[in-house]
Amino acid sequence: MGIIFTKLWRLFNHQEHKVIIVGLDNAGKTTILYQFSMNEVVHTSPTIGSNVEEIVVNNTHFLMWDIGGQESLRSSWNTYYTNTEFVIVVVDSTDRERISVTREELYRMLAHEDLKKAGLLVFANKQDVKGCMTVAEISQNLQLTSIKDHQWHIQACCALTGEGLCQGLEWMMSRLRVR
Ligand code: G3D
Ligand code: MG
Repeated sequence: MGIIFTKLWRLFNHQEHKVIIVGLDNAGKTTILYQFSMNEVVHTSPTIGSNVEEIVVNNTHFLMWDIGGQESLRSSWNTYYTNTEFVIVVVDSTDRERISVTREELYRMLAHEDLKKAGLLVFANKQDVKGCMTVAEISQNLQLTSIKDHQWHIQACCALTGEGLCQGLEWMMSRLRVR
């Protein structure tokens, strides 16, 4: 009962910030979510539906939804958009073939009414793999500099080791501070 009350209190006082983690299947979304929540690598299986975790950083609470990325599930991403403050887009930096699919999904999302005020954090994941796309390449492919109506940031990372993930969280915290 106490826990439920605390959660409701935070939600109504906007002390809990809703984050959705999206991206194509196999990008590393679930690995990132569990790195945030447990600081350990878990063996993931393709997400059907969604996973949700509460992440607390310096007293700031984030409720993070990891949404399945298979093609058949992408059309239901919009059911998660209401009250979302940050969208984390995870890119598999080794997947050159599907970066254009990510770009299409990204712009479809940014155009959605419910995400008008949301900040965008792009994780260029799997940077440990030799020959993968660099942050600059991904940024260019996603045409990030053309985004003028959302705050955005791109961060290189490796979800397996956790490298770069804290910097991404730091950026989200810095956006909350300037509000
Ligand atoms: P998804 O939730 O976006 O679908 P997952 O992706 O988190 O399930 O990860 C998909 C696969 O990518 C997993 O491999 C996972 O271990 C791997 N992966 C995630 N992040 C990284 C990374 O930074 N570097 C490398 N090299 N691999 C990563 P398996 O083999 O379990 O399918
Ligand atoms: Mg998953």
